[in-house]
Amino acid sequence: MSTLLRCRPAFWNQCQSNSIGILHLHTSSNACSKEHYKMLVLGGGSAGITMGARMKRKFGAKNVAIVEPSEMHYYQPIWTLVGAGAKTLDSSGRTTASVMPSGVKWVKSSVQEISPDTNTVRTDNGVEITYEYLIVALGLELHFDKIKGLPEGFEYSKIGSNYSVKTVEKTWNALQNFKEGNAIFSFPNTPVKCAGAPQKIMYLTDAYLRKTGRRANATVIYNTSLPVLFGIKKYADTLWEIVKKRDLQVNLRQNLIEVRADKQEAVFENLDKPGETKVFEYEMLHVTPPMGPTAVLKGSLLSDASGWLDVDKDNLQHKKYPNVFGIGDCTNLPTAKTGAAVAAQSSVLDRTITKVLKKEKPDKKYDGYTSCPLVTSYNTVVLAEFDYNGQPLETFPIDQSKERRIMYHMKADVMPHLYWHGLLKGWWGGPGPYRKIMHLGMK
Ligand code: FAD
Ligand code: UQ1
Repeated sequence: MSTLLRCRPAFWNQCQSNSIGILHLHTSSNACSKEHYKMLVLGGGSAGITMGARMKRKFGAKNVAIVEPSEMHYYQPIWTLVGAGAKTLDSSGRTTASVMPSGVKWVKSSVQEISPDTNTVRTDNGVEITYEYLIVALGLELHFDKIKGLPEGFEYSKIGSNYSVKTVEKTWNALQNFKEGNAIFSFPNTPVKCAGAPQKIMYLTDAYLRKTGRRANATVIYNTSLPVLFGIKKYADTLWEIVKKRDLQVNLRQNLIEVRADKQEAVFENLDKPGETKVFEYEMLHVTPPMGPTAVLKGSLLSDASGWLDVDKDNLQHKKYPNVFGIGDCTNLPTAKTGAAVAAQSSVLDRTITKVLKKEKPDKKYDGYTSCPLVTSYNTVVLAEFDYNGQPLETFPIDQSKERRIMYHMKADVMPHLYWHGLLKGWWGGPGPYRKIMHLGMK
């Protein structure tokens, strides 16, 4: 049960300077107060809401709280299609209030500090929350500012990014207004979420320009920091065939370091020849920003040397603090960061917590399952699914490395329902059980 306690002295002055501050002391969780929950979840994105729903069933709603500052919750995977004009931005968002599991406490603020030695979390508006168990689901941060000329360059047209709610519609705007020249797509020199998304929008751009009779006026270029087009060979082979067939240029080890939006120029650094740069003029630029762990985790007692939450790769329990768990993009799990991975992780973490509550050893093992529906046109998808070892782990008993219409339908029309009504309600734990059924009788 949540308990409001007395303010700690450091917050006293702040409380007094607020004319109704003293009243707030005992009435609002958003003023200077202390609260306690049996299960505290940090972050109310895909992973946080999912685990909130699951933990409500385990602990009872009143014993669970989720800390999340945003009024809106977005289904980010659909932004690939929003940037290409195939879905609206409105369709991707719902209010956070509407996805919060009913009865679970929504602490509407940002986590500022986590002190796992005292089981305490401090928020930006001065609330101290203590917990018995903690799930960290803080996602990752976008760093447009690490590219010179951004984010201010987004004030110009011709440039967009499907990675942010603020910039995704700019991609569609640039695509519609394309006349003649280079359409350039970048991939940064950092871990990213949904590593296929930077090139999905290239395939959609190519398809849109063909459909509208402008493809002959365009040079389509994918400049990626990576040494490969896609990390898993089975799917990379298909993608290489597609880029050849559709005359898409791929330049490996090229990292976007500057955007001169007023001149429509993008500067890329050759990562194999430090200091060597090349300037590309563009008619359309899609930026995938550098990404990294959230500020609150970097340098904290919970993170590894790179700033990601340091969890056991099999059971998602923190390596040093046994009452702390992690899920999703904020973790150092050595697999691709996706919503599909969150789904599979959620069922493992649920089981791990059940075992920890019984003082037993966690037994269910996360295999690293992740998935990337590689949208290759307005009606085809290559459904990549793989594990920690980079081995394909396909749900359907067909060759998923082929472009398929049915998979596009799944991505565009089925997956959003599975997300809002399955994953976020804590019922969808990834396709593992269905994969086993669908492969019954097969080798
Ligand atoms: P998020 O959902 O990002 O949630 C993190 C939450 O933490 C946010 O709500 C944030 O407000 C909150 N937060 C951050 N800092 C604080 C703080 N200090 N205090 C409190 N709260 C905080 N995945 C797929 O499976 N398939 C796809 O096809 C796919 N396509 C994608 C396409 C695009 C363009 C993008 C952007 C993503 C795509 N993804 C896809 C990835 C997927 O959306 C993420 O992997 C997933 O949302 C991760 O969930 P998460 O909860 O870890 O992070
Ligand atoms: C998935 O479970 C999931 O989370 C709900 C996604 O994210 C939005 C996905 O993109 C995919 C592909 C899966 C995996 C589901 C199936 C049915 C293969």
